Amino acid sequence: MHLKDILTRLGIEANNSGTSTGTKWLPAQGSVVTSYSPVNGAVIGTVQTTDEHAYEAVMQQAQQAFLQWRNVPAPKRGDIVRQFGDALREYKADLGALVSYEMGKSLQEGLGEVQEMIDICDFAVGLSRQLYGLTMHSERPNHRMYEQWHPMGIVSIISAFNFPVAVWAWNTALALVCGNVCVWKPSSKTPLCAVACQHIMAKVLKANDLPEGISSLITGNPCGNLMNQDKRIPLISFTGSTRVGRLVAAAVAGRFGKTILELGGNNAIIISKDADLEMSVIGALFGAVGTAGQRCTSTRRLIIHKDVYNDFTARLVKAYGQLKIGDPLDENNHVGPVIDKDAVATYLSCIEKIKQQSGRFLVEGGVLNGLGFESGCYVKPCIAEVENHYEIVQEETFAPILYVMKYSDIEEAINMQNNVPQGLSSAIMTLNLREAEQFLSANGSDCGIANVNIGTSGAEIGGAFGGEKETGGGRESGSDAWKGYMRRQTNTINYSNTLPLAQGIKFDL
Ligand code: UN1
Repeated sequence: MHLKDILTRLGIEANNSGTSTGTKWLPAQGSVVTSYSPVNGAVIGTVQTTDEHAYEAVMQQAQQAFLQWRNVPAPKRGDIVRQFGDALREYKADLGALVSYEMGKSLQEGLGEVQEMIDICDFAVGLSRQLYGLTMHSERPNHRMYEQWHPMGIVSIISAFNFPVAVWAWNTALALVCGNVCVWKPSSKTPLCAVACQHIMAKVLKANDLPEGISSLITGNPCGNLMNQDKRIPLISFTGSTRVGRLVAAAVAGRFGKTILELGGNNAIIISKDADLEMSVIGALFGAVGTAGQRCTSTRRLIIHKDVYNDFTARLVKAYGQLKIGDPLDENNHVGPVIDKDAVATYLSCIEKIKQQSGRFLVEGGVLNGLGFESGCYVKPCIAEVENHYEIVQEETFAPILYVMKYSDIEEAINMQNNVPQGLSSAIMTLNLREAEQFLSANGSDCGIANVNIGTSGAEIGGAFGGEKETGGGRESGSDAWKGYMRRQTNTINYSNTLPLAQGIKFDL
């Protein structure tokens, strides 16, 4: 793998602008962010962040572009997204490798992330002919009533480091076919993935001679605050921590803007005594250590039936013993680094808290040193036996730390699963139909995602993605999540010669 060639093909230079209105890159005076690879600690490149002046230029351009883009028929907008999906197919190998190198997830997962982008483009293309509204029967004679879905305007997308490209694509592909223009602020930890995506998007915009401002890029955290206050932005789709999400939600609600919030998860798998234990080990293992435990949907808790607890944890400990940690671009390794040294510090402080709160480690954690681990970002996935109510267990820690706990009956297991502030993803491993259905019923999991005999991570784009409680309530991606990117308008048309009022009201002069 020649990283230099990959970067060149993706348009990444040593110093990059982090501000673009589409095909044009704007000079900006913001601070400079350096992107280090957690894989080997090397500098990949720098990005000049967006200052207030450049921010203003981007927003004005976006506003203007919206006036044109909203009049392009939706299926034609879909065709642009189709072309973007084709361009992603062309760059899949390169972009997947960059994701792996800049973020640290395994190459397979980097490629998988680009595949999600391609899939959502396909989904959005079909959707562009299906932005259906309902028609209703009016209570008045010779009246017709129906609803339409209209574009909203500027949709701003704030994404996190853990899915540095896919989350943007989920939002952008839908928002674009819905007739919106998009402004993306990626995580400052993975700015080069965003620069690469913008170059790919630019090719499509250019080939179709589209105006600047349809899909823009801004970088740097100060832009977040500017957007929260910016009345020109009717919708902010935010993926990140519950702490920051709460600030975004309050600020945007204060100006009656809308948000789609995709915040923390504290995802559990219930391992029933009727589970296929072999399959459950694989599900739990991938869920807990995939992406080094840095997915919103990562498995953080295993709630295990007491009768299979010893057997299951023994199998799991054995499986952890076989994990290969190292360079994520080497396909023999299972687990790559965490994103940076701050993440390592969070991991270590979490381990300390687990011990203080009487947790007991079945697999010890620790930071890896020496050859191949020079970046200082490689940590050992670990397993701790805990109780669900521990303060640390109630929090989302973005690291490969897995909690195990015991239960006696299914009601207790469901209570434990639900008894955390977050509500993103959940799963039960069981061959028992009754408990599977109970888990999925109104009395069951309170999460936005509930699976049977599948782990908590790896959601497909066809379903609506998101969760309840402190996860923020937003839905992205499939099903009818597109409705979150449009405004609904109810239309009533009177084609009679009189003006009958609704609710039988008489108003005679
Ligand atoms: C996230 O972690 O922000 O379910 C999204 C999954 C992915 C998406 C995760 N499809 O693991």
